[in-house]
Amino acid sequence: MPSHFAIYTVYGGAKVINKKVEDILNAQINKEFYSAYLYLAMSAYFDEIGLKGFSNWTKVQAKEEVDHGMILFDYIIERDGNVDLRQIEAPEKNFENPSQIFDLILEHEKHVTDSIKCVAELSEDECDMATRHFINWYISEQVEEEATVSDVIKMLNMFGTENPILYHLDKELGKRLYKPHTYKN
Ligand code: OFO
Repeated sequence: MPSHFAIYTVYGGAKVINKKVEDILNAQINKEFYSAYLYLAMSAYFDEIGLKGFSNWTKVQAKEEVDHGMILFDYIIERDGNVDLRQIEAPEKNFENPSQIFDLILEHEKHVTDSIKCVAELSEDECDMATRHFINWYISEQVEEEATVSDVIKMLNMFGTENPILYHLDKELGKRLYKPHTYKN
């Protein structure tokens, strides 16, 4: 096959993905990688104050956030779109205590849920049903994330944040294992 034909096939064909949808998916990649940064900053803080289990929990979450970003990355490529990696903002790093951090996590995840809803809405408006279907995975993932974080907040509120309580909670959170997230899961 002549090389110019191969080049036309790759670059000259019509894009499968709608430009507006491509843009919002690229913005979402950035948000997922920002989330990973935020959880890593929290993990480092927990490690500094000696809460290894809390540090493990947030580090595992950071890895899952990278997976979320990569699933979007692969999806854009699969739809013959352009991946546009943007600057990642520095995360918050002035943390006060575990309760304040988990409140912050819940607030952050609610923002992410809102931004996923915007992806769903836009893909529907643009009649991109493939993306509308694809993003359902993220909608379910956000429900699970908010519920998990709320459970930790409830425990902190119910049992308090005295050292013996934190010691036990730290042991629990230390059990969280990383399981790679893939879209087909
Ligand atoms: Fe990617 O779910 Fe949290 O941010």
